[in-house]
Amino acid sequence: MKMNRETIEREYPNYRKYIRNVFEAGQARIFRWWDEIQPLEKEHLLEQIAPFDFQFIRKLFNASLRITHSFCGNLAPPEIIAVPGNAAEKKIVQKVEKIGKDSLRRGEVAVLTVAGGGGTRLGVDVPKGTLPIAPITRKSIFQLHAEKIQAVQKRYNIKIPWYIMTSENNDPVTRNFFQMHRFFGFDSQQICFFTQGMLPTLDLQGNLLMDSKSNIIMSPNGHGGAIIALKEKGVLDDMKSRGIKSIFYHQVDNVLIKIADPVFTGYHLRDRAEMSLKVVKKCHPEEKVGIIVVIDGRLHTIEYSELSREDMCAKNGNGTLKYNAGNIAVHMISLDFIEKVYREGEPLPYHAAVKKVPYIDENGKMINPEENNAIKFESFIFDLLKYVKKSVIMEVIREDEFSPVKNMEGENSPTTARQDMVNLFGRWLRNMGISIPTDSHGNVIGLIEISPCFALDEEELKDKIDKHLQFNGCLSL
Ligand code: UD2
Repeated sequence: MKMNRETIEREYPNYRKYIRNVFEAGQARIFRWWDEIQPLEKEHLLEQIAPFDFQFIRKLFNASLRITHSFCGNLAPPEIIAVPGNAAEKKIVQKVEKIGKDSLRRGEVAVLTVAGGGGTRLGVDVPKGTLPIAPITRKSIFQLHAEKIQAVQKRYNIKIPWYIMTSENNDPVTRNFFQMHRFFGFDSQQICFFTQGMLPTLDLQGNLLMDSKSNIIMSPNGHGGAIIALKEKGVLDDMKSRGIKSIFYHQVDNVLIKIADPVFTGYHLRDRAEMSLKVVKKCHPEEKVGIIVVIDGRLHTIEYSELSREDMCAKNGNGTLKYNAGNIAVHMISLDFIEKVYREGEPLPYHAAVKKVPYIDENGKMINPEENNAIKFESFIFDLLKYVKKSVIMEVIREDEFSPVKNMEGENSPTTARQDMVNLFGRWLRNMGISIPTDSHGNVIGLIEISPCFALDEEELKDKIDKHLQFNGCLSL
């Protein structure tokens, strides 16, 4: 192994401090191919290590060894605004919706789409948002979001600033995608891309993992990284300069997202909430969504992987799940609240995830591990909840608002996302008296796609559709 510190320092005196840090942190293995790699590769490696805080990385690693799948305190279900059932509840919704609409009309709401994740479970090397997903036209997820935002803009006669968080791994390809599609009709000033932070990926002994002789494997620092990036990248200032008061936050992978939903916005504003959440009833106890709970009087999200079997399956007297508020990661977040967190809060904690990550071994051979071999560190946006004094938790109907693309096949895949879209459009049409056939699982037989530009919701569709329409198995509007 050739990794003489003096030699490397002599070659790159400007990086002396960083090279020393590497050796002192016991990470000198990263230089083992120093004599084989080219000057540009050497510079790349040194550039990579320059910002590393090895003490912090060691702290994260040590903490990951202590991770226990538990939390302290007494668990209780949170208070939730249920889906309106009767006329009185629907009336309240109308009032609340007006508050949301007024705020939208005043241009106070921005959209923040987090799209920096690696999409590892999907197993494809493209940003999730670029996946062709629409049932007939195969428009991408990004295009569907773009069209929804445009439809909201048209409805309220405003321009909504759209902030998209990427990571260094997928930023260039995401931006190219938007450029290639001429920003889906937005003027380019209106869409603001910003990158989140990155952290090195470690092996199970705490060593930096590499995927070539000159590259340390880096991973995005979790969607909680948005909070740091909003400040560091000047995004919050940009929002303030545009008169934004609250952020509609959502994950890129949910194809049924109701972007800038005025009802949700209205509840958030009516109750002067700091951060609000939409939840759905879990479809089965093991479903991979975090749940919202109250622990000793404070709201928390417990990740699916951190919930004990007993709590996961706990039932109410009537047989329903006790902890049933599935977090679909749709939030309203007030700008004032984010600033309060900067002033008074601690940085969000990091969670360690043990994963399978391809790497090169000591012989420089690429290994595709069959067992977990790597630790990644991520902070989660919902850890902000511990700073929240006032929050609204609004239950929504899963079939109307939540269908994420997580896997290539099976549950939460492009196939289920397309079917869920078709089923939603089918329900809208059926409610208008149009006959839409379904199979024994309730899935529409045939294909339907309704562009958000044609109709953003059922109400709008009602105004535009020919009531005598005969569905012949394929309908694209
Ligand atoms: C997330 C939630 C889970 C549930 C579910 C709903 C976590 C840890 N869990 O599970 O409780 O709400 O979503 O769909 O979030 N992302 C970034 N940067 C990152 C990491 C992720 O932008 O560093 C984005 C990613 O692009 C995606 C979203 O965050 O839009 C969710 O990431 P995920 O698919 O890894 O989260 P998942 O499915 O484990």
